[in-house]
Amino acid sequence: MPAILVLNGPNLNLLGKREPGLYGSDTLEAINKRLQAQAENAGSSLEFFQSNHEGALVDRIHQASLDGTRFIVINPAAFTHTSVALRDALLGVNIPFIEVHLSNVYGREEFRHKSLIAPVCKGQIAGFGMNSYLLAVRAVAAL
Ligand code: CA2
Repeated sequence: MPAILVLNGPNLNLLGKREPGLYGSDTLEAINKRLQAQAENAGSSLEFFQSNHEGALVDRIHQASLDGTRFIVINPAAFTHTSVALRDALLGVNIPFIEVHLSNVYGREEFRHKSLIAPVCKGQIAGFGMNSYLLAVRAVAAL
């Protein structure tokens, strides 16, 4: 039963409530429900955490090294492009992780093309909306 931690960064709590054209009309709760159903079928267990605060995400990543988390799926949102702290935390706990994005960040503004997380992740999935998360959890099962 691989324990997977699904982390979401700033503003993703607004999913489905604002900007549906860009990020889809599903709420984060709806995405998590779909993930939970998929994981149960695959015999995996999931935990979810979202925060708008960099330090809270860093703390949750540290906790993951103590609570039996085997894999992290993370959408760092805007912190993707800025956060050395998140990158260092992810590397510091020595847990493999996948970076996911709802949108295709490479088709958007130039500042979104740079990810501080991508060079150190197992792999990145971007551009498939809710399916980016579902594909990531499937990838963990395959690993
Ligand atoms: O495409 C993604 O998943 C992003 O991580 C989303 C981030 C963005 O900064 C990244 O470049 C790509 C933004 C998340 C903001 O989510 C909102 C949802 C609804 C309304 C407003 C913001």
